[in-house]
Amino acid sequence: MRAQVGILGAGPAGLLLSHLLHRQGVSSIVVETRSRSHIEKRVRAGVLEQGTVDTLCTAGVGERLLREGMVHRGIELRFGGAAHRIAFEDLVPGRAITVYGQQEVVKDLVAARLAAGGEIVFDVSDVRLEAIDSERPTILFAADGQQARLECEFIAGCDGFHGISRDAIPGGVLSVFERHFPFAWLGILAAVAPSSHELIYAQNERGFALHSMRSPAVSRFYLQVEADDDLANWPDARIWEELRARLETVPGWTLTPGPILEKGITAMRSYVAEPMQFGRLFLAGDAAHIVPPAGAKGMNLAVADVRVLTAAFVDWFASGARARLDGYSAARSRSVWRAQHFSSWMTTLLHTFRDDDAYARKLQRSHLDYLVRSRPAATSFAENYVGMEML
Ligand code: RFL
Ligand code: PHB
Repeated sequence: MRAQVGILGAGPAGLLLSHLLHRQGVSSIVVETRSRSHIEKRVRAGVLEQGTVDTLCTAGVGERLLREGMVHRGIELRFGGAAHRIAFEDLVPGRAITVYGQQEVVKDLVAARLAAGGEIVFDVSDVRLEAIDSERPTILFAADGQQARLECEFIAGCDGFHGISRDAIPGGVLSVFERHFPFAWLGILAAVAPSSHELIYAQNERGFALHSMRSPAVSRFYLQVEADDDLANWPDARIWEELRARLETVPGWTLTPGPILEKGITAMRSYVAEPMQFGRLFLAGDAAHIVPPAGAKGMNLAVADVRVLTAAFVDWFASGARARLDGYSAARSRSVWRAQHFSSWMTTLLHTFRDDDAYARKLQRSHLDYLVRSRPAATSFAENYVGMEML
């Protein structure tokens, strides 16, 4: 098999890269370890920044997103028995977020690739990379019991945090920066209308809770749980009881429970590997960096990486110019670190740290108070949340 760009991973990063390259006349093949139905059902992110929406719409894959996505012009911070709205329309006029599930983005992109005759090889195993610093980098894998070779001019490692592409870079090249948080998120999807029109981020001494949504009939919730917690500890009744305890803290506000459709636990971690490239291998999305989800930045960063990487590949294939390819990682660094800082900051602001003393808890509350009482502080929060490009 041959393609100009071989892409590992059919997540948002790999699929979007393949789609954007196709629109610019560059051929690619996507290789994915999971099945099509698995990637289309995997429940993850839900918040799209305006830049992400614009990228998808301009690329011709925004039709259902514009129809079904829910535009939100604010979010609520809930703490100390009160609700505080961060009003984007007032603080960052003209900018908003769109709530639309990541698996819907994935479905739209898979459909667009297949309709255009694009090739996605699902269910592969034993993926290895060869000669990534030569002019003929190759992806080796097994599919349908057969060994396959995909020879390319470039490889894009879009295989997520647990993929193999980052590890294919020789030792000593990458610098790694990371932090683990001492808790996890239990996420659920429930067949019930949201109890709020906007997302609610709730700080509570029992732990953080988030009320999000997927549609007028489906709600999404997250609870801060122990880092090593087990789903077996969380029968449905306990989840609703805990969500109530953390969210029903404002007079007159009630949470409507419903059947739980899906549950999962996610570790909280920050991670950056730099540079995001070596030889003819380029990393994008979670393969290069992850953030704790409180800032809702992961998928948006993946999309922004891919936008920059596409332009770099297109330059090279059009004219042999390699300045943008050489400068890819440096071009992404500022935005990657802004998202790292915002995500860590929001995580620290909203979660309960068991080891915090009374003084630290007072500081946390003071910070939240400042955020909702100072216009400059709220504006800073809002511009980060809706997304800023740090070019
Ligand atoms: P993905 O989506 O992990 O896709 C990688 C793909 O690569 C495949 N793969 C391989 N393929 C070939 N060869 C191999 N050796 C391979 N190994 C793995 C995998 O099967 C997979 O299909 O990475 P990508 O494309 O970089 O996209 C990143 C996003 O998925 C991620 O950043 C977001 O989900 C993070 N995230 C959020 N981001 C947001 O922007 N807004 C949010 O509201 C938001 N909320 C969240 C989140 C992530 C969460 N979890 C579960 C981690 C909420 C949660 C709970
Ligand atoms: C989600 O809806 O899945 C979601 C929303 C906001 C976040 C993280 C996840 O910060």
